[in-house]
Formats: sequence, structure tokens, C-alpha cells
Amino acid sequence: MTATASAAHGRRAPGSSGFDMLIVGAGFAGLYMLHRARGMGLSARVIEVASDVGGTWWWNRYPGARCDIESLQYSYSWDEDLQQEWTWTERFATQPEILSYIRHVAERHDLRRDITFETRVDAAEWDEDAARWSVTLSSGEQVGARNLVLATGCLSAARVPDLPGRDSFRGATYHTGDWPHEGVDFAGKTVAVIGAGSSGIQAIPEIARQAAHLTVFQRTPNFSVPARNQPLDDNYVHGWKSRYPELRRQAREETRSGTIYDFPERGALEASAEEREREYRWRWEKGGANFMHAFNDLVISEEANATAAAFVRDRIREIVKDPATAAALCPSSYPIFTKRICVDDNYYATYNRPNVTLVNLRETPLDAIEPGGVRTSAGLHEVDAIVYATGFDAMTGAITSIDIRGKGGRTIPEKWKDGPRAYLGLMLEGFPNLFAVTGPGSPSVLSNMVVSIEQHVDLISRIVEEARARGAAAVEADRAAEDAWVAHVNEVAAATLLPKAASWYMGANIPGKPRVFMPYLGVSTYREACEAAVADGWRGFRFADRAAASADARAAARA
Ligand code: NA7
Repeated sequence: MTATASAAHGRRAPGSSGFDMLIVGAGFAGLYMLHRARGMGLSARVIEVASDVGGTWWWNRYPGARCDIESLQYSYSWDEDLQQEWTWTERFATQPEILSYIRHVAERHDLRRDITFETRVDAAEWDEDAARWSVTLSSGEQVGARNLVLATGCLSAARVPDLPGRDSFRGATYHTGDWPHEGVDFAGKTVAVIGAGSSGIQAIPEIARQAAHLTVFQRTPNFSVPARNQPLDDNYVHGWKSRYPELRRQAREETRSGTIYDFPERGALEASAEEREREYRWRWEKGGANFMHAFNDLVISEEANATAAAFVRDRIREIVKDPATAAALCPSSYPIFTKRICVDDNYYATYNRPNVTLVNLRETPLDAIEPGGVRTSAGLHEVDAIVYATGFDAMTGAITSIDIRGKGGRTIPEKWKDGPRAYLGLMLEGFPNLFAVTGPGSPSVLSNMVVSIEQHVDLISRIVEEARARGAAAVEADRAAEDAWVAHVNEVAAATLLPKAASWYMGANIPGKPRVFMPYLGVSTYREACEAAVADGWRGFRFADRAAASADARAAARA
């Protein structure tokens, strides 16, 4: 790093050679990274394609959009005054409330002055001699950066499937992950929703309340549990706020998911049938993803897992009056919890409404989109609007959409042709000074994202500090350490049922994407692994001085 001397004099202005750190994305990750970079005295800039801060919560404005982690836990822990002062109103915060929280953070810490909005990072090339990234923005500007931080989010590359005739539809089309800011009025309209994942499951009850008729096109049913959302009670909030530092520590260091749930002490198969039913029942009534922590063997043992799946299927059949619709809504082709569990507000009961129809695409496949609507093998469903709730190119899509070229001009898609590889899910061998916040191979989407983001940003800050202390111009993941980590991520996943579903965790929703289990299961164990690597002399990180970086470059050029 070059900021050692000037750090004493406060934050540096970028010189002609650019910034100490360029950060891509102004969501939870990018904003905290900017705050930390400033704290280290680095010159830093955030590039954001949207017109304001918020990331996921800026884009996903579909009706019913809400976090499925409790608001008191899905928030920053690094500003004690903020966490004491901020008032969450509901157990599960709505998208507008989370967005106003993020905006408040941006104002409170005066972050916007270092963010360039409405600008995309198109490309980044590692300049081996100068040991810095040369970054091309959509504005045509070329910016130099010693460190490049991808705070691009795991679920930010929205995906509309390439259905035959897709562009011939004459009505309005929407994607849940790219929703119009002015909102959409479905009153009096006939609407199709394609997709029944978390986003569809949140949007469907809301759209059903507005539309004249809603037809849901479902290919694979998902398991969903009721949120039982409610206004937050003052005593409950006080209980959290009075113990916040300790509870945040517990979430970071003692949980599998970065969220504190009622922790199971035994396996489902150790309990009697009545005890299991009681356990599932109270968690179902309490609401939220707490349900998936009923027993400690639910993602390990198929037999244990089947008991939870059967409980949820029983509830679906109990709620949904039409037996054929209930049967179509009951997932049976994969174990529960191997796809992200959905948390809903009145989802299954929505199918009892006279203005809602479920089309089971397994029975009558979707043939084409036509000017008038959606055609399945059973005929044309005429609609005024189509909502694609069809998900994202998860975890890697936002990274590979930037033309990033590392040492020797190698691209990330070339490096990842057999699946994503990153040391600790954070750094890529061959791509010095490049950091992926919550990248593939880290807990990311299997965790409370804010907890994982904070840990990664803190770790990146420590790596940058270490490089600075050593006078190293570049730091890079070691190939052998990266290989070992990727093998470990797979081993951990393979010891569970998680790879058994064709999920977006596996890249299975994107045609041609390699099927590799991408996230790492275990927030506390992951943190321990990171800390062990640091304590072991920064095992797996190769710090180079500027001369060595240039020598590496010349060697790569000769190779
Ligand atoms: P998901 O969970 O990927 O769900 C996408 C849904 O779209 C799912 O039901 C898919 O069915 C369906 N889909 C995708 N392509 C098609 C085609 N071609 N035809 C019919 N149906 C299709 O995305 P979400 O946005 O709901 O949730 C993503 C995450 O965002 C969520 O977990 C939260 O973390 C926030 P399939 O299962 O592929 O049969």
C-alpha cells in the first residue's frame, strides 16, 4: 500500500495513479467497506450502477418484499449508537424499511460523497508492472486502483429465462429483482406469475389481493413456513438492545447461520413421534426459519429430514382446500432445507381465493410466451401482465458479468470453467488484490448476510493492513491453499443433504453452469478457519513486494 505516510494526515485524495481501493456496489457490503477504508486512511471510491445506495434492497421492490431474518439481527453491528438508536417496527422488516435504514447509514456516515452512482464497472485488468487494477467504467472513464473489492451481492444478476416467444408478449412484463420504482398497480388486471421461489412466494399473496385474476405457473414447489410477522414489542426490543454486543458476538461465533435461533439439542430420530410433532408445531406457530432448526440432524439424515418434510406437507394439505392444488404445492422431489426455506405471509391460503389459479408446469409444461399470454400444453392463459419471479444467476453472475482479467490476462470465467474457486471464498489465485465479499466458498447465502459481510470486510481490511505493514504491493491467494479450501467446501457440503436438490446453490438454475455446491456451511466454523489461517502466518496468502510483483508479471508474460 502506498498510504502509510499519508494515513497520518487523514484520508488521501486519489493521485493520478488512482485509488487505494475501488469498491463495486453500494449495498450493505460496499457501504461498510467504504467506511472501513476511510478508517484506514485509504483513498476509496464506490461504483454503483443504481441511482442510490441499497443493493438488493434497492432493486427488489416487488410487492411483499421482506427480509426472512429478524430485523434486530439483520442489521449492522459496527455502530453501537446506530443499533441503539434505530427503531425497527416489525419482526421481519419490509424492503422499504430496510432501504430507509441503509439510506440512513449512508447519511449518518456521509458515505455518498465517495460513491459514483449510475455507473457500471465494465472491466478490470491487472497491470502487473504497476501492481494495480486498471478499471473501465461505463462512463468511459479509466480508473486505477491498488485494491478492487467486489461487493456485488450474491443475488443481483436477475435472470429471465429464455422462453420461446418471450419478447412477443404485448402486455407489461416485470422481474421481481428489477421492479419499477414507481410501483405497479395490478387492480383489474389478469396477471401471470412465473416462478414460486422465495420472491414468488412473497409476491403472490400481495398480487392476488390486487389483481382481477392471478395465475401462478409453478415448475417445482418449494417448502414454505409461515413468518407470523408482527409489530415489534418494546420489551422484546429492549431485551435485544440491552445485550446487543453479546448477542452479536454469539451470532458471529456460536451459530451455523449467523442468526440466533432456538438451538436444537437432539436429533429428530432421538425424539418420539409425539415429541417431534410438538417440536415442529410450536416452531410452525412461532413462525420464521426457526423451523429448520427443530433438530440437529435435519440436514444430515434423510430419515430425520423426511419427518420435517412430512409435517410441512400435512400443513399444506390442511390449509389448501382443493386437493389437486394442495398436491401440486407439496414438494416431494428433494429433501426440505436443501433449497432455501421460504418464509411467507399467507402463501398457501392464497390458493383458496377464487381469483387465484395454480398451473402445475410438471403436468402441463410451458410451451411459449405469446402476444396474448402464456401457452402451456393445455392451452393459452390470456393475461395482461407477466411477473417473472425466476431468480438470479446466484453467487457468480454479478462477478462474471464484469470482464476481469488477472495475471497473464486470464479471465474469471476461464478460471471457473469447472465451477467457482476462491480461497476462503474471498480471494482468487491469479487475481492479486481482488476481493469478493461473500464470494463462492464462503457462508454467504447460507447465512445472515450482514454478519458474513461484516466478517469479510473486516478480514479484507486486515489483509490490506498487513500488506501495508509488509510494504507489499500485492497479495494473492496461494494455489494449493485455494485447492484445499475448495475441496473442504465440497467435503462439508457432501456430508449433508444440501447437494441433493437441483438448487441455485448448485448453479442448477442456469443452463450450462457447472454443478458445484457454492456456499460454505457454517458461520462459526468458517470464522475459525479464517482466524486459523491468519494466526498461522497468513497461511494461503502470498504477499509480494513491488519488485516481486513485476518479476511475477514478466514470468507470466514469458509463459
Ligand atoms: P429462486 O429461488 O431461484 O426461484 C425461481 C423460481 O422460478 C423457481 O420456482 C423456478 O422453478 C422458477 N423458474 C425458473 N426458470 C423457470 C422456467 N423456465 N419456467 C418456469 N419456472 C421457472 O429465485 P427467488 O427470486 O424466488 O429467490 C432467490 C433468493 O432471493 C431467495 O432464496 C432469497 O434469498 C432472496 P424451478 O425451481 O427451477 O423449477
